[in-house]
Amino acid sequence: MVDRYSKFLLFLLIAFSSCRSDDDDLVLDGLLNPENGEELSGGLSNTVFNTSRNSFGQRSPFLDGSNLDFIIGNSFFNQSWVSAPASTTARDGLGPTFNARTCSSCHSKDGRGQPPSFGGQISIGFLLRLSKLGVSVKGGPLADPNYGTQLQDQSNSGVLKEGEFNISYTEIQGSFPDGEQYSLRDPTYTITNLNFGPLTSGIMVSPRIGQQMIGLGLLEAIDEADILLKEDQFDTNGDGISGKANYVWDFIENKSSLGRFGWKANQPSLLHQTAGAFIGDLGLTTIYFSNQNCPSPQLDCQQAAEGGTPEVETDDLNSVVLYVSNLAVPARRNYDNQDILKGKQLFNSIGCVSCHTPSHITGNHPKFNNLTNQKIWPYTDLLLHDMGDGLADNRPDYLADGNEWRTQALWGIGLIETVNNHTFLLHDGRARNIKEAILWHAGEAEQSKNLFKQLTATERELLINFIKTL
Ligand code: HEC
Ligand code: HEC
Ligand SMILES: [Ca+2]
Ligand SMILES: [Ca+2]
Ligand SMILES: [Ca+2]
Repeated sequence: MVDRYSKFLLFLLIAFSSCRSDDDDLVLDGLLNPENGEELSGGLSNTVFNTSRNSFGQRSPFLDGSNLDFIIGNSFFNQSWVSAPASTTARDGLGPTFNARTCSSCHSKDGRGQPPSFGGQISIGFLLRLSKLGVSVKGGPLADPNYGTQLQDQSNSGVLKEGEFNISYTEIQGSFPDGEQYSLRDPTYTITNLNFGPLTSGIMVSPRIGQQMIGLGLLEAIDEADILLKEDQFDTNGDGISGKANYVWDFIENKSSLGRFGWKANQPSLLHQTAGAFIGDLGLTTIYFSNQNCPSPQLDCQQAAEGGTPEVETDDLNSVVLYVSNLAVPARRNYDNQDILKGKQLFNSIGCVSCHTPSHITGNHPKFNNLTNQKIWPYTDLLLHDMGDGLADNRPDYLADGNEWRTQALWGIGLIETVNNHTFLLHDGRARNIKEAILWHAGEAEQSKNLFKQLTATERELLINFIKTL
C-alpha cells in the first residue's frame, strides 16, 4: 500500500530527477558536475596521465605479462624496413612497391597522419585506396587489374613504383548566421605518372589518413551486441540518424565479421588491420597474406627478391598486434572546469552524441585482461553514417556506401597538435581544425551541424574547447 508519505517521497524523486539534464550532469548550487569517471577516457586500467609529445605512445599500465613483447612490438612499429636481400634479415623484405618504410612514418608518435603538402612527398600518413566498379566474391572492393586496391607511390630500386598523385584545394566560403565568415578547403586528387597503363574506366579512389593508435584494443573489446543496439538503419525512431554496421570479410578467420577499424569500419580486427598494413603499406608478407603485392602487369615486382617466407615472423607480427592493442588513452584535462562542462552540455544538446556515443563498457577481450570490463569514453558508436556528398569518396567498401563513414572516435583529439604538430582532421585531413571538421558534417549530421552554426560565437568556442579536452 502506498501511504501519503511514500507518495510524497515519490513526488520528490520525480521532481528531482526531472531537474537533471539528460546527460547526467548534476546541477548543484548552479554548478555543473562532471560524470563519475569521465576523465578516465581509457577506463580505470588503460588511462595515463600524460600530456606530452609522447602521450599516445604509453603502454596500458595494467597490461599483464612481460614488458618485452610491448617493447618488441614498439620497435617493429618504428623500425625502417629495407629491401631484400640484406645483411639484416630480421628487417628485410620491404616492397617491391610500398607507401612507406615504417608504420610510424604514417602513425608518427602513434599519432595522426596528414596529407602531403606537395606532390611526390614521402608519406606522412596518407594513401589512396582504389577499386573498379562492382564487388569482389567476398562482397568487398574489386581490385583494378593493373594497380590492385591501393596506389603504391614508392618502390625499391630496379622496380617501378605504380604512380604518384597530387592534391589541390579549392576554398569554399561560407558564413555563420551571426555573420562570422569561414572557408573550407575542398580537395581534388589527381593520379599522375602511372607506370602500368591507365586505370580502369570508372575507377573509384578513396583518400585516407592514418589515425592515432590509442585505445584500439578497447574498441575491439566492445561487445558486438552493444554496437548493434545503436543501429537504426531505416531510422525507425525518426531522429534523422541511421547508424549502420559494416560487415566485412575476415580473411584470417574466413568468415564475415563486424568491421570496426579504418575510416569505413572496413577492418574486422587489429590482427587483420596490422597484417593488412604490412602487405598493403609496406609490402611485407605474413602467414596471413603470403603473396607479394604485385598485380599481373608488374613483372619486375613479381621477380624481385623476397625477404623470407613470410617476411614478417609470426611472433613479431603478434608483438605488433599486442602493441597496437595496448596503447593507453590519455586522461581528460580540465574536465571539471565550468566552461568545459558548459561546452559538453552544448555537445549533448545539439545532437553530437547521436553518433559520438560518449561511453561504452567493454566486454571480454579474449587476449588481454586489462581491456575487459572497462568503462571507456571514446565518443564513437563505431557505426557508419551518411555524411553527405561533400565528404563522400563515392567508393563503397563492403556495406559502407560512397557517402558513409564510421564515426571517428574523439578521444585524444585535443592532443594531436602536441603529438603531431598539426590539427588536420577527417578521413583525408582536409579540415584544418575542429571547427572546419564540424562544418564539413552533412547528411545525417546536417541538423546537428546547423544547430552548431546557430550557436553564438561564445557558445561555439565553449563547445570546441570541450572537444579539445578529450
Ligand atoms: C602509408 C601510410 C601508412 C602506413 C605505413 C601504415 N598505416 Fe596504419 N593506417 C593508415 C591509414 C590511411 C589508415 C586508415 C585506413 C582506412 O581507413 O582504410 C590506417 C589505419 C590503421 C589502424 C586502424 C586505426 C583506427 O582507428 O581504425 C591501425 C591499427 C593501423 N593503421 C596500424 C598500422 C600498423 C601496425 C602499421 C605497420 C605495419 C601501419 N598501420 C602502417 C596509414 C598507414
Ligand atoms: C550522423 C553522425 C554524426 C553526428 C551527428 C556528428 N558527427 Fe562528428 N563525425 C561523424 C563521422 C562519420 C566522422 C568522420 C567523417 C570523415 O572523416 O569524413 C566525424 C568526425 C568528426 C570530427 C573529426 C574527428 C577526427 O579525428 O578527424 C569532429 C571534431 C567531430 N566529428 C565533431 C562533431 C561535433 C562537434 C558534432 C555535433 C555538432 C558532430 N561531430 C556530430 C559522425 C557524426
Ligand atoms: Ca616484400
Ligand atoms: Ca597497388
Ligand atoms: Ca534514428
